[in-house]
Amino acid sequence: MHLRIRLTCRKYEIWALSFFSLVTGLYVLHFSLALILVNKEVPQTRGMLYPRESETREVRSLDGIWNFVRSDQANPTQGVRDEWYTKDLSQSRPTIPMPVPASYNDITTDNLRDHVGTVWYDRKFFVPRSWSKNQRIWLRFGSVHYEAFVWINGQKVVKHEIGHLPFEAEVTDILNYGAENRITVMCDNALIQTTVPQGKITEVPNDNGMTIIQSYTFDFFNYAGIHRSVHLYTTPRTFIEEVEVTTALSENNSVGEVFYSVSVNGSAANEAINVLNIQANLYDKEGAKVANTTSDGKLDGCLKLTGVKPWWPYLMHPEPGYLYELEIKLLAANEELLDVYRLKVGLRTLSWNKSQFLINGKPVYFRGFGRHEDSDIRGKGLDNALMVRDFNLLKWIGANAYRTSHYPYSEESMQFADQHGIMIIDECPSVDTENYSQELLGKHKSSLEQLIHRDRNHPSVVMWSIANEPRTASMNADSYFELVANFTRSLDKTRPITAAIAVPYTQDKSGRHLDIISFNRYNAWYSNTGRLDMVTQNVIDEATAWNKQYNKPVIMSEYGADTLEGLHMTPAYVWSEEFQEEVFARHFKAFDQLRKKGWFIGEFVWNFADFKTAQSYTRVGGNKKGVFTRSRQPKAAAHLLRKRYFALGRDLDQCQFPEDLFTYIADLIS
Ligand code: GCB
Repeated sequence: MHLRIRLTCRKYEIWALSFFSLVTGLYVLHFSLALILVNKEVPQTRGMLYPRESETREVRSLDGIWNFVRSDQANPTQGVRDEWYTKDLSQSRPTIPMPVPASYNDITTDNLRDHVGTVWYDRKFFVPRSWSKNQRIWLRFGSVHYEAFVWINGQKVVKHEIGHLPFEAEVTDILNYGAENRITVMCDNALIQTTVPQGKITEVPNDNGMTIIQSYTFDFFNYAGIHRSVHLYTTPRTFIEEVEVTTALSENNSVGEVFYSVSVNGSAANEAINVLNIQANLYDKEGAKVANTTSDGKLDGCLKLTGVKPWWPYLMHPEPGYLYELEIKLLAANEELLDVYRLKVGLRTLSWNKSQFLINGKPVYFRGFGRHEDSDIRGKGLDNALMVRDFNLLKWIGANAYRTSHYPYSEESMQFADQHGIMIIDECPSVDTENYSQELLGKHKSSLEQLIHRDRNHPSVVMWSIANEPRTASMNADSYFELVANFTRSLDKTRPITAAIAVPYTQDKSGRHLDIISFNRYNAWYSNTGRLDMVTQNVIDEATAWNKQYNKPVIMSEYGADTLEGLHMTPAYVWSEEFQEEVFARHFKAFDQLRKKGWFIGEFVWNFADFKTAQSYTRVGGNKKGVFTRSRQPKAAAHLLRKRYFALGRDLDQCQFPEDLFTYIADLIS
């Protein structure tokens, strides 16, 4: 039987199994020829400044409990056809309460967890009468995973694809002022071969007939929903749309320059852009003004200051994460204040060569983690308590960096990393990239464009990761990653590019397009399981081979072992706490030998905390490679890692040991 489910969105074109042989045939044909990729333009993000209040702007949160409906899995476009967005959802279907922000998957007690396809949210909100006066109103989502369609008062306002990234729309002319309004969101979690990340949807028989199955090759659970905050905010009619900041240091890091470039939008901007002025003021942490400038009809300029406090990573300096505040004032020709936007700025330089990565001229050795945005009940929903706890643990353990594996993390966490001096390798959502196609390339590039647009001003972001474990042994990977890397460089030349590679160095076709080589490898776990005697030399050999092949700095971006907290076994045995400690120690030994070679620049444990995965017989309740449990308590290996990270901090950056790093045992041990 040909069962074809066709939705308004192309991605639901699912064809029956009888079609399979034809598809397979095309697939083989396709991959027997090299893919010819065309470098097409990707849409450019505009605006999207993080919503902040000022004397010219108001921000209102729409977070809270929304109404929620899941579509029938076999009929995912019914809501669109029946126009559920034209009235309260409760008039179309019984609704249940759903928190925003949160993933919806683990909130209920039924099988919503494994739902594939569309779900609907709505809520009412009031817009004050005062907001109708001569200004603009914007609706902004921090992220909806994976695809969102949004209506206000029944009118379509925005559609956005790719999770973990913000999007917004102006809603000035759609709102009812001094009255109630309704917002409706349809969210679709389906991943297919041209989404970022990729997945597959198949239709298979079950006890009730046929059902749809979502599969993906990565292991983290495909949580979905309105994951980050929803805001309404106001701007003046002529307003600061974008601010881009870069910094420079000279004279032994004592003289600093902050280069800013502003985009202005609005009627005055279009008619008489040359008579608008930007007044830029820079304030230190105490609020003292340390530099200012007024542009003469220009929208960019430079603030120069002496006696700079540079932005330093945690444990590399006694005062890490130093931030200034940049105040941007948009003035009309007659000096009238049109708009004000403030953002934090860290002054630092980045540089890299064939063996080093330097910050403010000092070589960096990364000691950190791969992480996930993941917790019990909330899934990938923004949770400030969790975020603050995680940063406390990162600092407790002496880490100076993490990779946003495997997608962009919340804007709030990026701001927190700036403040605490935690360096970020900022990763786009491309995981296990394969079956390269023109459409995939476009979306992959778009995910990087949106990410860089969002995060370019964060001093904590020190590197872009353009993929995790792409299938780079394939012939097509070469041209594909050349295009992706060049595109990334065209957007930001101030940061190096990496990708976490898992294919053997003998097969890889992406490394030559990167600035820094990162590799993931699970010695004694996925290879040579249980063989602790087969870790150290293998790590040394592989890292050395990567360096030899590409003559670039090398990072081990993942290593680790699943560990069930409380399981103790000696001699060490897989899944036990002892085994995780031993695996780490064997890696440490390799890293210390590699560090002496001069081009090995970092170690990242997989993973910071245990996290949820799709159901599998290799995972007991999820991926347990965390150094912390899912509820953020340390496993034994956390104490070991803490000693190493602080030892590295003291050796390389002269940091102090915390008082409780070593427990008293006996006078005999020093
Ligand atoms: C990897 C992936 C990561 C997985 C990890 C594992 O190589 O990059 O996403 O979670 O292995 O534990 O299997």
